[in-house]
Amino acid sequence: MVHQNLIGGRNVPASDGAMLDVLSPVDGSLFARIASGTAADVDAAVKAARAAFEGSWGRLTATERGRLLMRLAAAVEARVDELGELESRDNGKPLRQAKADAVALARYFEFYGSAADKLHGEVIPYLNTHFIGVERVPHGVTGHIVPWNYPMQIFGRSVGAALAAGNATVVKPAEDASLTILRVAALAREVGFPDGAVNVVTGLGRTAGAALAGHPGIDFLSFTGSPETGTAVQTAAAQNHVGVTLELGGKSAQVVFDDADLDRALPVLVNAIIQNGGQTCSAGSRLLVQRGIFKDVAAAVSERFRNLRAGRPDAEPDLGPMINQAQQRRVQSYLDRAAGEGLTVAASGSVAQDAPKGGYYVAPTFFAPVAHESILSQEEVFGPVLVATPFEDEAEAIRLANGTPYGLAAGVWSRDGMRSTRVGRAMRVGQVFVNCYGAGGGIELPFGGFGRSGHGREKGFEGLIEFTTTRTIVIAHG
Ligand code: TXE
Repeated sequence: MVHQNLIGGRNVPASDGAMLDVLSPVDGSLFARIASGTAADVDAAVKAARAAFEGSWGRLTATERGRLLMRLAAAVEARVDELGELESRDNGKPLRQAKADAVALARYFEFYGSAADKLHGEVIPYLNTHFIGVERVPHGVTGHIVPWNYPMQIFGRSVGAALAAGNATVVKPAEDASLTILRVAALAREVGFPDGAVNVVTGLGRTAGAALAGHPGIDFLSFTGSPETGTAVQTAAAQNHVGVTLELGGKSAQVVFDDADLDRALPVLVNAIIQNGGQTCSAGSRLLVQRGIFKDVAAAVSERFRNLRAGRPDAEPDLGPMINQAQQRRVQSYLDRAAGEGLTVAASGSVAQDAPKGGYYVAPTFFAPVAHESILSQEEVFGPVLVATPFEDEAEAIRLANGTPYGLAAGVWSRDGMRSTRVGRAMRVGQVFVNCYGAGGGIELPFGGFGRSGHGREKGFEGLIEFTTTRTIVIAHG
């Protein structure tokens, strides 16, 4: 199957006709081709978005934009199976997770659709002789550079919010996971979005992505991906003096105190790193456990890890393959470096025997105990690798939890409400979960990081505000 760019409502090939092969991570087979977008394609997409913003899309009321998003939500909801199957093949995630992503996508459109006409400005009572209003206005044309780990959810949270706020959008999906985004953009046309409101240019980061980040016609950028590419995107955006939201992953801690309800915690602690094969920005990749229960918790987590299987997505394994060979090698290189550091493997899962040989499977691995300074405690592996480190007391727990350059999410497990609240509020992260982790997708909950995890917020009402700016109007009336 061959997929083209979507520019100004038309499916068009790359300006130079170049294509990229799409390999399925399930078995490494070639199963589709996408346009390898060029700077000229990005330029055409930005122009199409500008024309929509200044034309039919820009003329719609907030209520009308919201209705279109609600229709898109319904269209996605009616195609959860189709989208889930496509994502599972393209991305390798277990079918159930892929379908859950499609459900979340529909929820993002529903949330932002219903919020579109509820974002109001303010009136400032400054002078009795003047009326002063502050209106919330869209930036204009927004660029969205999307990674491969949750293509639908990240498209939903950023493009959904941008459209609700009235922006016209240009999207650059990850080269390894473009297909569901192309499908959803086509659905947007079908439900009545004007041509040019949603444009998609597929292709490589260093060409299409870089062209979008540096395009002078872009008024605001949203990027989710690695810190290194985030720096490149922000540097490019700075040349045009435009704002950027960056979500750059994390090294999130799960802090387990000796009074925690372990029956409740254990399945969540394991799932927090295994979901999506550990390729989740907010993966709970560090387990900090109070010393008195460290051995017991490590033993219980080990037992669960030994039973974990990586396998083909349609068999509903615990985890599917990594997204591509580079990611599989990256995870393997971390395991090799850990072995070089002499870290102790507490337990490993396995790759299912019927997992296709050409797929990018990795066995989950649990290391315990691991020093806080170790490479596996400090760097984002983005794979099914969990480390556990003991701590003595509350102060040390806080120091270790906040002791990486990242700051995206944290979990705190304790039956002592005052302690868990105190520790939760000391976390330098964008989201803290107490006696739980990940609140049902978190569509309504502001999400983003501190430090190396990035800046700006997506999701929830905060995410909608990010895609607007203000215009203050001062009217003298005597
Ligand atoms: O990321 P990139 P990669 C982390 C994770 C992973 C690592 C590398 O640790 O192992 O990053 O993954 C586009 N200008 N995360 O290499 O390069 C690219 O095409 C503009 C965490 O895939 O950041 C894709 O669309 N765009 C993360 C997107 O950027 C460029 C999710 C992300 O790719 C570009 C993914 C450039 N110069 C990876 N170069 C999270 N926060 O969840 C690439 N891109």
